[in-house]
Amino acid sequence: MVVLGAGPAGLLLGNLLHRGGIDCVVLERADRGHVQTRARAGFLAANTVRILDRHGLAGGLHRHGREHGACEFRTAEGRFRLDYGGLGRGERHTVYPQQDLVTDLLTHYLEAGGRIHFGTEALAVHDAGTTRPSVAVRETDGRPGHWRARYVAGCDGRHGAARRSLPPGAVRHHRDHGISWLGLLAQAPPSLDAVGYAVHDRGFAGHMARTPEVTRYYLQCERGTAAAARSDEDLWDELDTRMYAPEHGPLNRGRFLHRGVVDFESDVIEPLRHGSLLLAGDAASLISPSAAKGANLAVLEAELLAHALVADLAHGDPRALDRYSRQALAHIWRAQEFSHWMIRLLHREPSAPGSESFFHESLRLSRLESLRTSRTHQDWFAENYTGV
Ligand code: RFL
Repeated sequence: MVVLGAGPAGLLLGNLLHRGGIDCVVLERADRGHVQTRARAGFLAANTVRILDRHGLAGGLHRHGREHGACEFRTAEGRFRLDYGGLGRGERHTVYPQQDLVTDLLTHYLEAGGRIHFGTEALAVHDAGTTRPSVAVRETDGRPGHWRARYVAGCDGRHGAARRSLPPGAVRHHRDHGISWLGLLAQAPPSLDAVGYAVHDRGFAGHMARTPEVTRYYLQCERGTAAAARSDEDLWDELDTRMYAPEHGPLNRGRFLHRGVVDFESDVIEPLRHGSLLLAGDAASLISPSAAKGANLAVLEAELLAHALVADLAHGDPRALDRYSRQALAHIWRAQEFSHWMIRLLHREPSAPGSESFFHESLRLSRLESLRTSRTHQDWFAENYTGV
């Protein structure tokens, strides 16, 4: 079994396959240091914690993660807070940086004797329609190589080799939302004890705690904005304005450790199985970060896929593998729907002309007002916000 990519999807899959007695190797393009320091997600759903608990992989997040169950919406009219941990199914997030989760998964995998090759880039998957697919790779020293296995799991993200190797029958449902965020990682303590979502005439701004010393901020920006274009001070002023600091208090400032622009695109590959090639995580579906679903879906799919592969390879039962694509896609579309709803809640309709723009904006403010006042709407929000 060959697994492409050592992100949350590939490493959870590697752990579970190895435990299931399946001979497997993980091939990762980057070096170990890069994999363990790439800051991305931070909000883990309750189901993600349950999955990691089930397999004894949640020690780090229980020791260092923090439970989180509130968000605050700010608009020109004022602010309101939703204690979503007490709404819906009563589930909360655990805030735990993705790079720490990846480090934990990697440590468990290596300690159990799992095999991984860093600095090995998959170039293409061949013969996926047969029972002996192969992966062409570029080794650390630049030399070509190849691996052959019964199955190849494509967990190598949106730009990986698995996606490039899909047969013509694969469909990619794609949507460009026309929205971009400048993601900022600040060396500064959180400024509020809730996720902050600010809806402002100048565009969206967001606040999400990561650790007691590090906070993530987002600023909606024009497509094509260069991440380095503005000074730290200028960005803090912009964040203060959009988060209504004069009314609700200033933000805790600090140096920006990382900046990156995310263009809001979503896509779903159907189906997720192409003979001996199976997709999971961002390779299967890309989801814009507005609802913090990507890493959670990656974990959920990796567990489903691991069970199915172990059933097939260790017990000769192919039924779960036959169901994998349908089952995973049901979760993916649910997350996409909610994520899309969040996008429309948090942003102006980007290309709507004059009168239509007023129409969309009025719908958006009404949606926010309903969320502020309707317990039913709040329960629905909480269930979807924390669920995958
Ligand atoms: P990853 O994490 O991208 O890992 C893929 C791995 O594959 C390697 N790779 C290759 N290896 C070999 N050969 C090749 N040809 C290869 N091409 C790539 C890469 O080096 C990498 O190590 O995918 P995976 O495992 O599917 O996990 C997906 C998540 O990383 C992603 O969905 C989340 O980070 C999305 N996301 C969030 N998700 C959440 O659930 N909660 C959040 O709070 C959250 N916040 C975010 C996010 C994503 C963000 N960005 C950067 C898009 C915040 C941001 C800013």
